[in-house]
Amino acid sequence: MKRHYILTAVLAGLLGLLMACGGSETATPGPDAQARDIKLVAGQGQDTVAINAYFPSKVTVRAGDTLTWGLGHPDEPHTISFLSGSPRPADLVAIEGGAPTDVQLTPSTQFPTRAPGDPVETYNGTSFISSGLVATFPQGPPGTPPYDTYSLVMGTPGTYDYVCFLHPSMKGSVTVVPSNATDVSSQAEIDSQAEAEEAALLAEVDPIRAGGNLVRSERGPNGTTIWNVRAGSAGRDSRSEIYEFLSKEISIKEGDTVVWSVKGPSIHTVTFHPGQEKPGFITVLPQEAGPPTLQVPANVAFLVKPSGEFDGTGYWNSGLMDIFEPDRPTSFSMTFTEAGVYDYICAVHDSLGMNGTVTVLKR
Ligand SMILES: [Cu+2]
Repeated sequence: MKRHYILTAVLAGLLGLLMACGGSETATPGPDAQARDIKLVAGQGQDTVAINAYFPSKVTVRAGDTLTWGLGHPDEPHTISFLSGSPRPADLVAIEGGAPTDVQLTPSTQFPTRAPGDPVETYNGTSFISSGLVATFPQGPPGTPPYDTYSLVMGTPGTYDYVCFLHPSMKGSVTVVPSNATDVSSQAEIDSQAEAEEAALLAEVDPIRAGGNLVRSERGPNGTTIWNVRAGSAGRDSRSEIYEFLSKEISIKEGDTVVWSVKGPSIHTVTFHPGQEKPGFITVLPQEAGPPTLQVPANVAFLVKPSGEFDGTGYWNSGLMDIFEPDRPTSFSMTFTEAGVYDYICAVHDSLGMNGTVTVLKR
């Protein structure tokens, strides 16, 4: 009986010792390092150049370190979203009780999981944690400060992927090592890695634009021409994007057709609104409780094509062109019958400068 007791005590002692080690993989456990504040960057670029990547894309930090992402592109919002194996939410969902064309940006992609006033979250590898929209522009009622950085404490060791809900090609990963690990990069090393990755992606921009600006046309019916224009374009792995119509300005003749095709992972529209107010991408509908509903107007989200031929009047819209969603178009075409100069926009990226002009000459 006594011997059995001693054995149990020894086992309990051993177990305690194992637990004290905390499952550490470091060969020679040292004292815990002081928790650090590590700065990362989400996105780069300017105006219509959008480098949709995290800088650096991979980072190794200690458990207990706080990561803070800032924005590299002054006008392009991003999210920092850890899915932990749950499916990526759709970008648009129906507005409850609304018409079929009443759609909103999916709330879980737009709003943070951290409740107002709560402390900075700690990520332990199993929960859905998301920044919501991080942007330089204020997103609340007048006077709300912009929410332009996002912080998260890293907890349990492991390697974790994260994504941006706005940009499907934008992925990052964080490896968390024990708090006493010594093999982590300094902030200076992280910064220089970020700069190298940024330079490599920015170098893709000029070739993407040059390729997009090559004139692509084919013979249409009755001596007309079909002109192909890209709506946006992207580099090899789609992290370097340009939100531009390529070519931005084209000259065609009466009877010719223009076909716009989306090329790249971001959504775009082709929207002609002669004599009418420009449509916005989002209408903010305040709610009695909780966050507002972010409605995407039906005349932006869906196809509006009043007739077979554009005579310079009426509202024309491609709907959200998207290479990922099978329900959405990837192209839009218009036949122009009246000489004139017609400006158009991408209703999603107009504020960044995504617009174009079709000049129609007399045949
Ligand atoms: Cu666009």
